[in-house]
Amino acid sequence: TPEVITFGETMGLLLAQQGQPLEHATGFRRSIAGAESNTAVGLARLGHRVGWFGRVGDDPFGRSALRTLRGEGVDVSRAVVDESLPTGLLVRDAHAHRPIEVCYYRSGSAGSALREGDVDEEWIGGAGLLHLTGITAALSEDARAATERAVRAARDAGVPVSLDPNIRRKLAGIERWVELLRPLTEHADLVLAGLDEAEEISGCSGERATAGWLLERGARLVVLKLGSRGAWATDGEREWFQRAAEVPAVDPVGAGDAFNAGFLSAHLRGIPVPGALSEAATVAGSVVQIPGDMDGLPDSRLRDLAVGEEQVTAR
Ligand code: KDG
Repeated sequence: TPEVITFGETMGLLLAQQGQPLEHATGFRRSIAGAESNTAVGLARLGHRVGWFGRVGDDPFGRSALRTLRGEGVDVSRAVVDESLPTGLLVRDAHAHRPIEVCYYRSGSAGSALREGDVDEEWIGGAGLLHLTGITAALSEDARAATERAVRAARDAGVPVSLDPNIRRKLAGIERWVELLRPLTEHADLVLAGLDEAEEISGCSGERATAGWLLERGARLVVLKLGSRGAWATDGEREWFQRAAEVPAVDPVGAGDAFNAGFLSAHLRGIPVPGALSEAATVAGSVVQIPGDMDGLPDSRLRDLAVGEEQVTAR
């Protein structure tokens, strides 16, 4: 059984040649995208047994997504190939210093048709951690119900749950996101969120107040990602800050998913929060140096060139 199980929509990715704005781009590289599978690949490269499930279409993008994940060592045995719906697509550009343009072609996709019956409760019950992101719940009513079932299966079996809200404004309005995410925060032992996202969900402002709200709802550890500033974490008693790695970034997409992989990997190995934050910063700092959501994810040899714990200051 996997140490970590995650689930959601994995799409085909068409990535414009580095620096070419989408509107004018003529060259594209084919890859895969999806926040949850990005984190799954990150964990697999770091040496963990990890499972991902979701629906893909019976088409070249779906087949290549499963083949890629399998090739990375991710257990996709519970993934469903949908005979009637297409695999979703994400088309985007990549720049270091300009906003990235993202186009989704995913409404009515196989991935959005994830449903309760796709959730193998026994498989989840045997895992060491269930990692979810808000994106899955935002895909459709069926996908939201599937998310709820997966969370319930984890809770019933005493499997800890980690949550990254991953708010994507193109998928739903902010009120809808808050409505979807609030119930999920009640079941998350570990929250890994952007500070702005956590502020939206909680209605609080600032790291301390926002984390306090999440801890009151049951989280045991809250990690707030501050983008290029780094990350801040608290368990209610202690607080930690980690600077981001100073690296030549070419494509920031996937940094949050990579951060999660680094943090969860360390957490699973019993490494205390400062060391886990440092590894998370290293893994995130690695992925942004290569175009693509997950191409720059490091393996465990590179992770060990960690940003350095001396940059962690307990306040
Ligand atoms: O974090 C990167 C993701 O945003 C990307 O891989 C695609 O999952 C995705 C989404 O829904 O935006």
